[in-house]
Amino acid sequence: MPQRILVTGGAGFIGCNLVRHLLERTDASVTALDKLTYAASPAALDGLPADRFRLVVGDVADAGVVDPLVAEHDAVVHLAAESHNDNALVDPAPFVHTNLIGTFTLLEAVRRYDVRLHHVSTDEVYGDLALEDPQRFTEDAPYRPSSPYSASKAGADHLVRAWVRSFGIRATVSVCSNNYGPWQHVEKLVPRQVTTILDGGRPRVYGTGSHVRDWIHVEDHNAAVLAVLERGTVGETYLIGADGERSNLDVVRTILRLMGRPEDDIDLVADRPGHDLRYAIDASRLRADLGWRPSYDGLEAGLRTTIAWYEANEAWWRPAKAATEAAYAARGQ
Ligand code: NAD
Ligand code: TDX
Repeated sequence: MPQRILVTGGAGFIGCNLVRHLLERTDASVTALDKLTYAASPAALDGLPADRFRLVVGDVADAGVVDPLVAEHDAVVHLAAESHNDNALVDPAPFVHTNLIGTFTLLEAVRRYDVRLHHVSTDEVYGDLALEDPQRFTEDAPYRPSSPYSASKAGADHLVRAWVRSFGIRATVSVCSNNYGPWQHVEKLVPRQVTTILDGGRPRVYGTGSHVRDWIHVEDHNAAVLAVLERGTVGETYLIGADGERSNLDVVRTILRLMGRPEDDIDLVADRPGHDLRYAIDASRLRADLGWRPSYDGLEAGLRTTIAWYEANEAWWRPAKAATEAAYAARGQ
């Protein structure tokens, strides 16, 4: 197990949960590199032990920052990214900068200093499936990204694999389905609806709401990332998912029920352009090869604790809520 781990995007949703996970489950010391964009939660890193954790503010696409930092670590987990599809449809430029140039910059540093890399990707790189398709995504699925976000993540994945093959860097890739849990920005489906309901409003679902996502709690994602870092085979890709396929309407109805509101208290609003219909992950290889299992028994169990977390942490999400809703309103969503 590496003893000095650099987590890029360590102040983001998955990153801050991963930093805590690594500090709790390993002996390693952890550095978070984060540009602190609108999506970051530095507050999530408050109070961590100063002898084992530090936050470095910087751009993953800046070799002047990345190079010396990578040289000081045994492993890098790469999460830094622009991550929200709706933003990519307004301005794709930061997605190309961070997701592609940032990944390239990191790859050159891990090549130079021979540092182990784990690259975190998304099931969106495979494009979408038909609702009735019996297939799920596997490690062999062809890349067919359909949005500026997923295309930038797909490009990053290709760069990582090319650096493994051409330069022999020690890298693994994981491809995960939709995450939810504490510290997720209110722009994303679950926290947007939970906080809207807490404010007494009606959830807003795109199009018909029949689009399907495959949900996993962020803790289960991060446990899988740690398993790959500890026991994964260099050069391999691992798909991470918890058999959590649900339509958006189904997810939002469940949230409404858990929060004591009528299940049909929903507004159907303008659809997302190019909206992917369905994602579904087959995580058999991860389960068989690394013995990983999700700890949450289904989406409803994870939603209960997530709702309770947002109820208890209004001071954290409140400052972002109004501006996020104003941006959605401008798009009729
Ligand atoms: P997030 O948007 O919550 O966090 C991203 C973090 O990266 C933020 O703290 C931001 O400040 C930082 N960042 C952005 N640009 C940067 C730059 N140029 N330099 C340094 N830091 C920068 O995203 P997330 O949901 O935590 O996702 C993390 C990673 O996991 C991403 O690579 C994403 O593609 C992937 N992923 C996310 C999900 C999901 O459901 N959220 C699913 C699968 C994969
Ligand atoms: O208000 C909403 N209403 C709605 O119907 C929002 C915010 C979303 N949606 C729909 C769009 C999607 O079908 O819900 C689904 C989930 O939307 P997002 O939370 O925006 O996630 P998605 O676009 O599926 O991508 C997420 O999972 C894969 C993450 O944001 C990505 O970073 C990750 O790679």
